[in-house]
Amino acid sequence: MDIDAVNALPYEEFVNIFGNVVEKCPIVAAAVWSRRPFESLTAVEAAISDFIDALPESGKEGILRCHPDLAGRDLQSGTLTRESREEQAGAGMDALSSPEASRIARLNDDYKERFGFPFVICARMNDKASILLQLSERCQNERAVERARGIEEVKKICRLRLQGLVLTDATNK
Ligand code: 2AL
Repeated sequence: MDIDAVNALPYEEFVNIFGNVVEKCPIVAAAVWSRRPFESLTAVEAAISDFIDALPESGKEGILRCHPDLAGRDLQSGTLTRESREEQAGAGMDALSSPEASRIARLNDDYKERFGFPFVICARMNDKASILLQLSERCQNERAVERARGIEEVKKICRLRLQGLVLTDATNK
């Protein structure tokens, strides 16, 4: 699909197609539809970013809370969204040794206990080692720093999901 095809979508289809570019937050796609016509994929991304940035801090935390844990219960029970399953598998989260799985589960729990939202990172831009390292390091941050950091990661995940849905041209329009 190119950007002209995106701009021609009625909102029901737009939300069906783009509803999970921010994990389990179709309201984001539903909101940015009214910003059409988009000049480019970058403009869609910018509209999503503006929408997220305009949310109160509680709304940003709500977006983080819609994300499944890495190597968490949803992965084990097969209830991840397709996008999330592919991202987590790409970073080896579905093939952890038993000690690695225990470590990541403990760090995820510590993180959630400390901040009240889950650790979020763009799995496709990381591997198992860097995820484990950042999970342990980011647990040390202040809550506001982590909230902002998590949202940055949400935007990276969103960019890659969008790129999987919309063709980009050579001018990066
Ligand atoms: C995820 C996910 O499901 N995909 C991804 O890139 N990151 N989850 C998370 N908690 O970081």
